[in-house]
Amino acid sequence: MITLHYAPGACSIAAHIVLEEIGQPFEARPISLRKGQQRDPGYLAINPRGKVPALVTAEGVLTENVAILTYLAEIAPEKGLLPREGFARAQALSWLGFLTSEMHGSYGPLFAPQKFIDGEEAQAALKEKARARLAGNLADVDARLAGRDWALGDFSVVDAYLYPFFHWAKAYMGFDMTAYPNYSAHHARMQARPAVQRVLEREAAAQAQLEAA
Ligand SMILES: N[C@@H](CCC(=O)N[C@@H](CS)C(=O)NCC(=O)O)C(=O)O
Repeated sequence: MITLHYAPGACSIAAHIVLEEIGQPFEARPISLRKGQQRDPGYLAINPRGKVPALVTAEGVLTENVAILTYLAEIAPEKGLLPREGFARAQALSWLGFLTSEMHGSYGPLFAPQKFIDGEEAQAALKEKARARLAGNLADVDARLAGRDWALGDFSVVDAYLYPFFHWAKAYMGFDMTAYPNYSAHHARMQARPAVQRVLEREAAAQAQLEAA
């Protein structure tokens, strides 16, 4: 059986959502990033990079959201979660590449400026720049979602990957998301999906357990 190693609320929620969407049995194993469990020897034995998500499959361990999301779409072709060939496939990869590099990358200096530069003043200046970069990326997504329910037309792994970045901007960075009406409507559509609701419930329960431990 597939095992997803994840952290509640982290980017790993995209893979978690897709696992629920494809409906195959899996085990979800949470760790607390706040408590640094990604650096525990047991976890590093699974992913030496000390990051979530990590997907343990019968064929080996997969890391990196783009690879994991692609793999999950491939093992459930009947769900049509990723175009199989040609320009449509390339467009999907374009979205995934943008999300993993530009969009996810926008958050690094906001969550952990100390990893980029020393000194309070320099970190504050870096965060200001990073907020502007994030705002640009949110606007980019918003424009690309105009007139469509889902990023590629039909629901796909791209939509699952769009999910955490909206949540982080709103919940952790205090962005006014009404400035991004198409992305907001997309997020509301995501929240309405039963698979997403199951994941949110599971992650909330895991978060409470991890904090209490
Ligand atoms: N490029 C990786 C990034 C994964 C990543 O940065 N995950 C974060 C959570 S969203 C993490 O595990 N951070 C823990 C740390 O850096 O200590 C991917 O897309 O899978």
